[in-house]
Amino acid sequence: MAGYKKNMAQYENLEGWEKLSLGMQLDKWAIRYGNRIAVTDSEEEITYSELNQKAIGTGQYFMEKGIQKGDKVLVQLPNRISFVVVLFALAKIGAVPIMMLPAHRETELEGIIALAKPSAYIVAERYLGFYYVEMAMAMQKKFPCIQNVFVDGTQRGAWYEAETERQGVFPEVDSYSTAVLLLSGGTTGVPKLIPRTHTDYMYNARMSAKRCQLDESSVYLAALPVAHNFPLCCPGLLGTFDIGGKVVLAPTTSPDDILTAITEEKVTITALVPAMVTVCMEMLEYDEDYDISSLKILQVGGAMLEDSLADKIIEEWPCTLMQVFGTAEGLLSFTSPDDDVTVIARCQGTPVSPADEVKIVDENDEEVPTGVFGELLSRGPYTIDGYYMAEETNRTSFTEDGFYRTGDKAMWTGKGHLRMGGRIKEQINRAGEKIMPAEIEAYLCKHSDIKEAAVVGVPDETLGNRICAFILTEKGNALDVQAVHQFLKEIGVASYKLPDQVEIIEKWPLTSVGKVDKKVLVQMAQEKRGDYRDGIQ
Ligand code: OOB
Repeated sequence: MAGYKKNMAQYENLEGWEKLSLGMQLDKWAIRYGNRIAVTDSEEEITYSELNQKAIGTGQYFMEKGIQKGDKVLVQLPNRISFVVVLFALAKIGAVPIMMLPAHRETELEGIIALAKPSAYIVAERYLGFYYVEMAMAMQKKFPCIQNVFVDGTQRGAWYEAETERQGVFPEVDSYSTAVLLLSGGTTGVPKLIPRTHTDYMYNARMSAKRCQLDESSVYLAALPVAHNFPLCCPGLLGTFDIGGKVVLAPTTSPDDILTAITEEKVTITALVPAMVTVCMEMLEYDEDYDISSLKILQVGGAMLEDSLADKIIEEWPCTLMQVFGTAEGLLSFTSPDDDVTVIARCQGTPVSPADEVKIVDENDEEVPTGVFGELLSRGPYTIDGYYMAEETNRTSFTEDGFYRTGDKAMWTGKGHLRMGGRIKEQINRAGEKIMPAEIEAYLCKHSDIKEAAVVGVPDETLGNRICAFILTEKGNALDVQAVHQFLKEIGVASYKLPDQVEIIEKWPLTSVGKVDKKVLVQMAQEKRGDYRDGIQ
């Protein structure tokens, strides 16, 4: 039994809680903000009315091709306007996008398809030198549930025409039904999908926008891949649309694309992970042509922000730092622009909704006093009460009374703010992307020369954690980073999961109970450290 079920009715009096589907929200915005620019990418810019027309036309086209209300649809598109159109087109139908990242490959796709049985796959023709069509066709061949593959590229043909021509008649969509399935970082094999409803997701965006003090003049830059919860909804695209601001989509996460977009579009707010801040700062030192003076707020989150980097941002960036602790499962905690700078520098603020319930507990689930670290648990209006079709996982990831176990160490500061202290559960946070060691270990063991593998996250100045794989080879064969990368790419693993460091080991260091001692492995990895700063993949 999937224990606790959240009662949505208890939240109906909350300010910002609206029983409206995302498709209908866009209808409303199109009327309210009509000719204002809604979103721009490196190729075009469109108004709120145009966005709604495109979403209606595309939605109608998808329906004619067989996508129905309740269907799951794989969406694997980079930061470009078609992503936004597809998101709302599916919302209008009541079909549910599964938010794949452009970096995902066959291995990740197969796990998700087997779980969610999508009826269609919407994919970019090409992005960053990778052609997706062949991969999509292979998935369709392997999984007959995929009836249609829609390719966003030069050959869009009928889809493109439908965008501007078709009118749509859409089914009624329950705002408490699932609007999107987000991917949970850190799976151990069986992927975890996070079902967010239309109402809770919009509430999430609104509460975030309120904390960020967004208004119609706000220009939000989506620098991270928009399939991530952070740029999509915290406040991200949805929060900016709701207030009538403008969204700018950066084509890649490169510091040049980010800084150029800020300069040219006079961006007022953006969201970065700490690793991206570091590379942007380096870029700013070398190149004086960028102008980031338009920025009012820099949201930084997704991974531990070191105190020293927080201080540096506060000192060097011409805007307010907003520390963001967030999860795709729900809970968001931000500092406020009105907080004292000493607070902003040292904590991750307070939950964004007055209805958020947050507890910090010890190993017996007893709450710990202020100033003591424990595990962060949360329940509330926009935090899920279970993963999609995952009874087993739900039993361990949630308490009996419905609190989500984040697996993060946190404490309350004397002033009532949250301060994060790293992970309790084993998970690598590499430049904001979450990776479970067990997943990589399983992939490595598929290699014929690898007998056993142990993967650890090693503290890294730029990435937060870098991935180090320790390998026990079959006949003492030597395998280097390149060979391991090549193998993992061949079996279709996303590039951000590739180990940054590979060490051959002959004998495992063991704990007193005979398990591989990963703490010792981390130390060994640090001692053997070379220069792994060849960029964020
Ligand atoms: C965001 O969401 P996810 O689902 O990719 O990852 C959530 C995990 C947290 O459980 C925590 O381990 C880590 O990311 N995290 C942080 C953090 N913010 C997130 N760890 C330390 N300090 C922080 N400030 O990462 C996410 C979702 C929405 C907004 C922002 C980030």
